[in-house]
Amino acid sequence: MPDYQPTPEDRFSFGLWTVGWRGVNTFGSPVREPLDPGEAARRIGDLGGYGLTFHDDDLFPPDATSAERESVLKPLRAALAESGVQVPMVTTNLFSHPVFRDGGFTSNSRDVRRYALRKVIRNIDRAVEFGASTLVCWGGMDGAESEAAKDSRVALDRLREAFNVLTTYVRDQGYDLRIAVEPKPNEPRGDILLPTLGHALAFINELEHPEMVGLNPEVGHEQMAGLNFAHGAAQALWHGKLFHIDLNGQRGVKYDQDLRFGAGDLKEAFYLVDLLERGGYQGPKHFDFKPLRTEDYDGVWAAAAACMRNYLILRDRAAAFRADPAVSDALRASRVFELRQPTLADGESVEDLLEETIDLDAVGPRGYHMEHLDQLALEHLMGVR
Ligand SMILES: [Mn+2]
Repeated sequence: MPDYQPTPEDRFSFGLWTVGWRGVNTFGSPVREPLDPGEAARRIGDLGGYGLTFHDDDLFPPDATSAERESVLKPLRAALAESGVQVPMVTTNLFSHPVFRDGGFTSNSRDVRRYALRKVIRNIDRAVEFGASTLVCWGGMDGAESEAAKDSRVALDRLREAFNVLTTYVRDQGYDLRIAVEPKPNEPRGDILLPTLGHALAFINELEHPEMVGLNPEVGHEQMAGLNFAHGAAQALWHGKLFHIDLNGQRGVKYDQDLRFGAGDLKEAFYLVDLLERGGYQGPKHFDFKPLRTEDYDGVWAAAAACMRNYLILRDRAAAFRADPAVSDALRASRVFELRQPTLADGESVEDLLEETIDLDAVGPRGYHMEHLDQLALEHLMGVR
């Protein structure tokens, strides 16, 4: 039996706001003391993790003086150096402060939009200083509860303007940094702009430098919209836009649960890991989860370790599924490999296609044996094969 012990080569990373989540929710006050960022880096390193990520405001308040900022950054740099933990991604908080109540890049207030851009640009400098290669943009407040209160088409103009300003800045500075948009359908706003991965992909095509902007899709966010995350991640990969990924768990269409990875739709998690391992995803496996409010810090670190362990178990189960000769037979029986064949042969014309006939009475009754194939996957997932 493998020990499923993560190593930095597995490239698992955690947001400081995840393990450091104090358990505040709509109805409840904090249940845990603040987590020191350096302590977070050391604990992640001890567990075999690779990276720590953060929002600017996870480290210090937006109005901190440079001396106050340095008093946090200095010990953090030391803890990172000591633990070997990297900062592969940085993100900007454009949602907590009251000024962002109507959004950041798309607030109806122009002064707020200009402040939001300044805040992100300063955070880009910080991201580069920490060696991050990805800047995530989650515009959770960029939305509305009333169609009258926000002109969505104009809001998209402002959102495009913001991304164009940011990519121009990154290019002008000569930074090696990519921007990843994180879609979410709702919460905290009633409806958020770029609600799903598909909306975000289409939006990116309208930017000045679309090659610099990709996605940071989150398992739970797509599932909140009732969508299949493995399908969405596959399309993001197909477009070359899976720059980063937020792994967590969600059970159905409801509030954003942010369960530890594996604790949501386990079957979709299995197929997702199978996809990421076979599909050429190169980025960090980033956990964006919220350890249950019932937990003390022992429970928090147990949940963090479980996120990585569940990924490694699923990776092992998916590899066993792919290596099983019965699965190869079942894939063939389901004609899965036939889909790789282009529908028209090389050099074949539409005329050739039109001349061909099909025996509908013969092909119509064809069975695809996909129940058997999927059952094999379930049995590998359940550990009985
Ligand atoms: Mn979430």
